[in-house]
Amino acid sequence: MGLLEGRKGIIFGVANEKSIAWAIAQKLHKEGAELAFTFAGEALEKRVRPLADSLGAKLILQCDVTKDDQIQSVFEQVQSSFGYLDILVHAIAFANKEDLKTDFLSTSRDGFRLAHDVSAYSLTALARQAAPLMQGRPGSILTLTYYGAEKVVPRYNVMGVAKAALEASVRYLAADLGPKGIRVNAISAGPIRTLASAGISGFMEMLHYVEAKAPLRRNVTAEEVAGTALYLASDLSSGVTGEVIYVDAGYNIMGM
Ligand code: NAD
Ligand code: 0WE
Repeated sequence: MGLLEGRKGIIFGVANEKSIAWAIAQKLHKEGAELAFTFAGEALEKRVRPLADSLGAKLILQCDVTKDDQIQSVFEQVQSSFGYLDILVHAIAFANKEDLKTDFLSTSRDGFRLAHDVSAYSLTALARQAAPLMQGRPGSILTLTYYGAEKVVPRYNVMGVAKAALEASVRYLAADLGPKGIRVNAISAGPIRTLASAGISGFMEMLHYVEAKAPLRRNVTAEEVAGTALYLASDLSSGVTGEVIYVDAGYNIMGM
């Protein structure tokens, strides 16, 4: 008997087979969850659909999280197809590439707004729609964050500020939704090679740096992040909400 037998979930943030969201989806599916998937835009549909199909997903929907009408339509379809929801995985982030190249000081108003809209506000927008469907169920909402939210990581810039807002949003949402039995948590993952990290200059050096400094002397995998996602999605973590859990080979505990 799987840990998530009879549970229904929705995964936001699969772009390809390297996506952290995809590792999480596979792990939740293996434990018996029935999953719905969303993709950000038409260009990604051809990547996401075969992956979602391979897990027998019936719902594969477009959702650009900056569009309220698309968010609403997704949850209407979840409502009519699933009837209820237990798990929401938010694995979405975006900033303009130019804003991840130089310094934070140069961030434009538009760049700041975009990064915060996609990477931070979207969690609240999705949680608000999901909450009524989680009513009376052991609801679990989880998101992905990064160490750059709390310490300066060169070139992470506006994404770090957006992740700080995301982590604070996790605490406020956990307080708002706790009385309904819905838990909200974040996983702070160490650097992992994905589409989102592919174009980042110096990313290889970062992986080597973590390997040299982290207590476990290695980097983490998306599968390890997925293990913690399974814990947070399941009743194993029933007493845990509002937390940021590190899956980073211990990197964050080091002072020097
Ligand atoms: P990824 O590129 O596979 O996933 C990012 C996803 O965000 C993509 O699926 C993309 O389509 C989606 N997205 C971007 N703009 C969107 C929009 N407007 N509407 C809907 N979706 C949108 O990369 P990933 O590394 O798997 O990233 C997933 C999450 O993990 C992100 O929140 C990222 O910040 C976080 N994270 C990544 C790392 C890492 O090193 N890869 C480390 C810590 C945290
Ligand atoms: O959250 C992230 C990356 C998020 C991201 C990536 C991109 C690349 C393509 C957001 N927006 C964009 N926009 C693009 O056009 N990570 C945790 C991975 C990451 O990104 C970094 C890192 C790490 C780690 C950027 C600079 C420094 C470190």
